[in-house]
Amino acid sequence: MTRRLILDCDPGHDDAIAILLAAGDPGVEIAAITTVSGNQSIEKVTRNALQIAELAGLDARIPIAQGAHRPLLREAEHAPEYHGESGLDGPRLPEPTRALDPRHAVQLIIDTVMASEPGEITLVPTGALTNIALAVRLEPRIVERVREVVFMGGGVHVGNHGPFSEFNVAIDPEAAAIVIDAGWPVTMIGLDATHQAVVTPEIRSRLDAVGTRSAAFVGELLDFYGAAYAVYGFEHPPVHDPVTVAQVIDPTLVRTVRAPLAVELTGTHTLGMTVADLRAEAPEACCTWVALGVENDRFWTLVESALARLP
Ligand SMILES: [Ca+2]
Repeated sequence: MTRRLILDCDPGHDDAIAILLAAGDPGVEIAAITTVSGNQSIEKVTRNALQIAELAGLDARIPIAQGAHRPLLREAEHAPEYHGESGLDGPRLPEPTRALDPRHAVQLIIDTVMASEPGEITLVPTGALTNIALAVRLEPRIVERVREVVFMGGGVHVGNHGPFSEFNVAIDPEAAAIVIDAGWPVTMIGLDATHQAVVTPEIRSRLDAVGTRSAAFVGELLDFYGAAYAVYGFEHPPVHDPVTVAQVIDPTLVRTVRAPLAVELTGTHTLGMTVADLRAEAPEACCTWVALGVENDRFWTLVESALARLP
């Protein structure tokens, strides 16, 4: 059975690369794209998703729907310092020609999962987990039906929003807790892994050599994104989100361990921290995995191959 993915995202430079990787890799199919408030407002990230779909020449039958405009309990928080005012500053993008799906993203997620075979759909959230949490509450039967959830967020030993909290989890920790505790298989692609998926000058040259419009776009967006990360002391910018899609395509790229996982919801200094218990082998019933590393060179080879297959 082909792995069919719902990409739930807040594009976002690295979300854009995740979409392009999924669009160009023959091992996976995009079933739907849904958006969530995060890197920028819901209107901005939704427009960005439509523009990326246009650039990638994505089949117009693949639905794109707008989702939650803010986290479950907390005020909306965005990240213009990394992604600019548009959420995808830097490259020029084509005007969208397709219409949004009229459904709310949460309904589209539910409809897509329930209309598919059990185990057919993998959820790949690369933003706050608001939409997925709402979908679990609105239609709990999706938990049994989804093959697995592979999300970008959290970290075992490191944070970027706070000392021990990562942006996607920190801006909507309650939603993350609902998704992680739901009982379906969950793989957390956190900062321990994604900080190893970096754009070195050599990788940047390799992207230039691909020669497609999509590859040129990725190069341009990485120039903006790399400059933003340099301000925060990163020599090479890490691209977080596409590691999720890469893990689905080739699980050997990412080093994961099974471990009990929880989200801190009451910590004074650690709100939104993802707490993985690595002290001993996980119990048999444990269905959460955490990523601890990624093979950067092979990861980019996968991205390059996908970009070479796109317009
Ligand atoms: Ca994202």
